[in-house]
Amino acid sequence: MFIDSAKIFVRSGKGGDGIIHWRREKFIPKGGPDGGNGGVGGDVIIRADKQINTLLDFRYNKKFIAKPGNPGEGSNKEGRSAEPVIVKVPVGTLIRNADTGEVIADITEAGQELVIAKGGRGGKGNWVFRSPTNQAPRVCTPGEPGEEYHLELELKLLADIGLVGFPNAGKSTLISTISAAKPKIADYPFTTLVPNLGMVYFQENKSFVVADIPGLIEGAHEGKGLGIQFLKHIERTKALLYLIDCTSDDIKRDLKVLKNELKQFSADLPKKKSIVAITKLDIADDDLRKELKKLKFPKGVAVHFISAATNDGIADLVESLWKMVEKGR
Ligand SMILES: Nc1nc2c(ncn2[C@@H]2O[C@H](COP(=O)(O)OP(=O)(O)OP(=O)(O)O)[C@@H](O)[C@H]2O)c(=O)[nH]1
Ligand SMILES: [Mg+2]
Repeated sequence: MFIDSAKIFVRSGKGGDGIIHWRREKFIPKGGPDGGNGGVGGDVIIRADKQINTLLDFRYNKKFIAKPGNPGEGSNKEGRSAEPVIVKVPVGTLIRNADTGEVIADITEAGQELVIAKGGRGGKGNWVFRSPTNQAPRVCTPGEPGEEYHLELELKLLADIGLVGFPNAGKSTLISTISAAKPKIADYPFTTLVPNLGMVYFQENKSFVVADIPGLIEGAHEGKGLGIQFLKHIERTKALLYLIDCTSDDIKRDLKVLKNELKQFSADLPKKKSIVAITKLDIADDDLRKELKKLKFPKGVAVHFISAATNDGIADLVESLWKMVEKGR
């Protein structure tokens, strides 16, 4: 489970002021009061949008401020009300008042809406204050202020993609390259002992969570290495990314071995949609590069050659991963 969080500020619009105004018509020297009420300030509305899956976009956009209502006008015309400002959040977002910690809402359904900051009501124009005893009221009231809150948004995310590979294949290095996760990376097997999750930002509204888990070895299902228990952390991901070191003696065999270990944990696991990434391309010499080019994989297996050290092939891989995630959603 990965907790995504964001802090935002919302402020609704102030109501427009009521005005003092007098009717002016030809041949009527002293018109009565006709100052209109102010318009209503804009609300700030939270809306659950199923196109959005993370809170990442709130890194760039943190303030949601609605406009004020317009002041009243003559002829007892009400000022124009301001449009609401919509804050789109993913389904599953929990909203807290950042100052008090109080939970304000739990957004659980697509399309769900909540007025989080109500626009101020408009003030009253002098037309409203006319009465038999006061036919020329010089009174109006200002619009009500808007509301403002600091909010904390929280979203629990499941990993979309699980990284599978032998120890040292470069899983943790990759996740540290494509996300903000900072797992331990080292030149010895079984560096990773617990899963790490990282959020990968592809483009606006297009992000996904990757799970880096400990390395698998042949016989893991019989308890070799760290075993296969940690595979439960990728059981519910939508897809897998297999990572294989380009200097491996037999890349195709490695893939088979990995899939077989997954199968021992759960028959469905190796059937997940997947991409294969051949890693550390920067250390391949010309001969090895030629050999790699000749590698033939079964139809339907998408293969990427990458180097986390030089960033070669990383952008392409991220795009393919996103496409796979998008299809699975
Ligand atoms: N030259 C080069 N070295 C890499 C690259 N990616 C990873 N490495 C190195 O490979 C070693 C293992 O990397 P890790 O990312 O820790 O591998 P891992 O798959 O997470 O390993 P475990 O956690 O033990 O399963 C480290 O020394 C990395 O610096 C790469 O693209 N190029
Ligand atoms: Mg690791």
